[in-house]
Amino acid sequence: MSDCLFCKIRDGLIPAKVVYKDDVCLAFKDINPQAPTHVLFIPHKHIPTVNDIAAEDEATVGHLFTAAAKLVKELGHDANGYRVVMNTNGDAGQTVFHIHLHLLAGRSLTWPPG
Ligand code: IU
Repeated sequence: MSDCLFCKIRDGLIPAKVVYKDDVCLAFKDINPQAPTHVLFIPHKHIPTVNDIAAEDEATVGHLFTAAAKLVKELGHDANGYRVVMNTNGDAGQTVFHIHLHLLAGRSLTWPPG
């Protein structure tokens, strides 16, 4: 997956502001933050879109959420609220085809998103 930007970040070939890492996932600050806290959680495993999540990936994908919730608590956003979202394909504006859970926090978030 040499053409995948997030695989390159995972492998340390492209720098990123890493805020969390474990055996399953990596989290780094979004380069174009849309909220005071905007972090992307990616699995080490290359999975292009939500459409490609296999049954064997369920624990991996679930882990992205528990890792995000852990960071949220550490940053003190758990009480005020936050958003986690995964964009999928064109209509949702997915631009990087290695699944990533956006964590947005630190401001009041409008709904529905655009
Ligand atoms: P999307 O859901 O695929 O649209 O989100 C991709 C995100 O990756 C987007 O918020 C970008 O700002 C972010 N990003 C990044 O953090 N670092 C990069 O080098 C690139 C994109 I290219």
